[in-house]
Amino acid sequence: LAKGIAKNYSKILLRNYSNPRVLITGGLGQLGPGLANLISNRYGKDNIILTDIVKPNGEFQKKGINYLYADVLDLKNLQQIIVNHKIDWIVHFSALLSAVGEKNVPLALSVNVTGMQNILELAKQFNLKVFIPSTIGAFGPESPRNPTPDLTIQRPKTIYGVTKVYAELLGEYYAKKFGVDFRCLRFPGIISADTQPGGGTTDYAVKIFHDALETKKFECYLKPDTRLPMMYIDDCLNSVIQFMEYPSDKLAQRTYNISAMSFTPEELYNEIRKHVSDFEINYKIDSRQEIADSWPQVFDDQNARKDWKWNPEYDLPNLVQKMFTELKSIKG
Ligand code: AKB
Repeated sequence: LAKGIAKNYSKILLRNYSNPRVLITGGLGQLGPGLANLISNRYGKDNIILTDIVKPNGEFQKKGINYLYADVLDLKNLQQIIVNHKIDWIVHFSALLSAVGEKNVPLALSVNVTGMQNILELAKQFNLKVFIPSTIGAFGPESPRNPTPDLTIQRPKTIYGVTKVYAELLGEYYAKKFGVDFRCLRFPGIISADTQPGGGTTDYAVKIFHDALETKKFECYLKPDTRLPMMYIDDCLNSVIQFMEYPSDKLAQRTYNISAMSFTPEELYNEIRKHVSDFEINYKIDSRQEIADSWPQVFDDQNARKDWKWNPEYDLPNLVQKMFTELKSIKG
């Protein structure tokens, strides 16, 4: 009997430490499907539960990833899912991004604040490891912009940024006060081929690729010299896994900047022109310019590189090459 118990116990330990069961919120956004794929390949298909409040499309359904409806504002439902599916980690992607948040502040407050508070409470209650992304948008015009270190003045001017600073601080508080294994990476603009960003200031850097292939014309809402930190999605998703797997006691801090490259619309356009020589760009500036002007231009991620060996693979030429390869295979 003792042998049996020991065997089962070691199985539980094994599951918790080498094959965590992971729940992703906001899972049908830009990052969720890719992370679910990665987790499914790494820890097994049964160990990933993707959740969101929208109906998945047929393309997604074909992948066979476990999907559930879950509203981050519905604590009881989340509790049920965590218990019934024996969840070990939560990756909390639900959030309204910078541009869309300005259009609906009450909704941004309830999703980004109440939803995030629910997730931290659940992490405390069920002893879960929890990942909540933050952003370059957690900084403001008073922050040093080139480079922006981990620890500096943060006075963001968007509701998105304000709620993300609160998420960083509340997560760190839960870590210190209650021992919650909270982890947070501040992401730059993420560029992906098979998923779309949902209402950010950096979205131009995704749409430009689609327009380069489809119409060969692109109207950019940011000025040509607006420099922002950016990253290819594979680097972003790998960063989440690498950071989440890193031993807790070896992390000197809970919130880290991560970056891969910084470029302006003009620099991106020039790189794209190497692939689409007759591509044209024109500029029609909108309210997102003011947001971009308050954000970091170059992100200092030396602590992530030093503490948990963060090392992105893609620079601007590799990113552009990869985006065209991916988009051509998707669009056929
Ligand atoms: C946005 O533009 O709002 C996001 C971000 C940088 O967090 N992509």
